[in-house]
Formats: sequence, C-alpha cells, structure tokens
Amino acid sequence: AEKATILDDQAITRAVTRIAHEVIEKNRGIDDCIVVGIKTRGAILAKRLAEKIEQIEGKPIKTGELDITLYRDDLQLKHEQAEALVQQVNIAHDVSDQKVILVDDVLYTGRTVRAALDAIMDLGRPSSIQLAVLVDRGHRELPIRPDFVGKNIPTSSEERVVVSMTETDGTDGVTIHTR
Ligand code: 3GP
Ligand code: 5GP
Ligand code: MG
Repeated sequence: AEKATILDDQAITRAVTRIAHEVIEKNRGIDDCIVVGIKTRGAILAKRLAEKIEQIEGKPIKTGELDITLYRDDLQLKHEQAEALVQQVNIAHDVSDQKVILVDDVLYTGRTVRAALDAIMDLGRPSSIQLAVLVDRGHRELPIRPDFVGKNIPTSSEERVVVSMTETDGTDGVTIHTR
C-alpha cells in the first residue's frame, strides 16, 4: 500500500501552536475554559494544546478526557456499521457555564464528536462547546464542523489517515495510506 506524509513532527508542533493562539483569541483569554481530549491520540493532543496555552498565557487551564470507541467488529468495515460509544468520562471540573474545547486527532463522520457532545452535556450546561482537530478528512454524516483545524485532508473512504504521537508511537507524524 502507498503511503504519503501529510504532516511531519514540526508541522504538528506548529499546528498545535497556531491552534493554541486561535483558542486564546476566540475566547479572549482562557477564563472559564476547559480543554477536553478524546482518547487516545486526541487526549495526547489536548495535553499538548493545554501546555502550549499555559505557556502563552502564563496560567493554568483546566483539562479533562473522554474515552469513546467506535463500536464495530472491524475498523476496516464500512463506517455505516459504526456506533460511537462513550466508555469513560474523566472531567474533574463542573462544566456548567464553562467553554469546553473538545480535541480529537481525526474528524471523519462526526459520530465520535456527537457522542462526546452528549457525554459533556450530561454533566451540566456548558456556555459553549468548541471543536479542535488535527486532521479533518471529510465524509461527515452529521452536521458537525470543527472550529480549529490543523489540516484539511480530502480523502476517499478507502484511505486511512494514520496519526502517530511520540507518547504512543515513538514518533510524531500524520500519513495517509491507500489500501
Ligand atoms: P485513537 O484512539 O488514537 O484515535 O479507533 C481506534 C484507533 O484506530 C484510533 O486511535 C485511530 O487512530 C485508529 N484508526 C485508524 N483508522 C481508523 C478509522 O477509520 N476509524 C477509526 N474509528 N479509527 C481508526
Ligand atoms: P468519526 O467518529 O468522526 O467518524 O471518527 C472520529 C474518530 O475515529 C477519531 O477519534 C479517530 O480516532 C477515528 N478515525 C476515523 N477515521 C480515522 C482515520 O482515517 N485515521 C485515524 N487515525 N483515525 C480515524
Ligand atoms: Mg481519535
């Protein structure tokens, strides 16, 4: 199968830095903001984004994590068969009247984000929920769009976007694979 690099380690770092500035600008600071990552690699990105925001603003930002899996027999199966299930919610802050910045690595059908929105709104009434993703690969099946995007990558449904993070994969990078 062919493989092309879409983002290298420097490009990922720059994208996270840019998104950090965009989050701060959109929210006129970071008061009442919570950065929530979707496991696994979305949570890693959320941690990096939070660290960058703290570095820029010089103060701490609240964070949390959600574990959502797409339930299906095989990840290679057609996505129509996928159902996003919330496995775990780890947000040790009241989300009421907070601005929640949801972070994921890849946005595809939007079903994972929909499940995340449900899980967050079960906890309280946030003043807003914003979405940051490293890669938007298109093919949405729900009316969901990101507020902050590292890179838009038009893909076919047959392609696979592979996100590697040093913390889990020993190296940083985004590649696209044809199969
Ligand atoms: P992640 O939890 O870090 O996002 O969904 C489980 C893992 O499989 C994900 O890791 C994701 O990176 C990877 N993956 C690769 N291709 C796909 C895909 O088409 N759909 C889903 N749901 N995950 C994929
Ligand atoms: P969605 O629910 O929008 O279809 O998919 C979003 C989630 O599924 C992301 O958290 C991501 O982990 C995973 N996903 C979907 N497509 C891809 C892909 O092409 N590559 C990777 N790495 N993850 C994907
Ligand atoms: Mg993911």
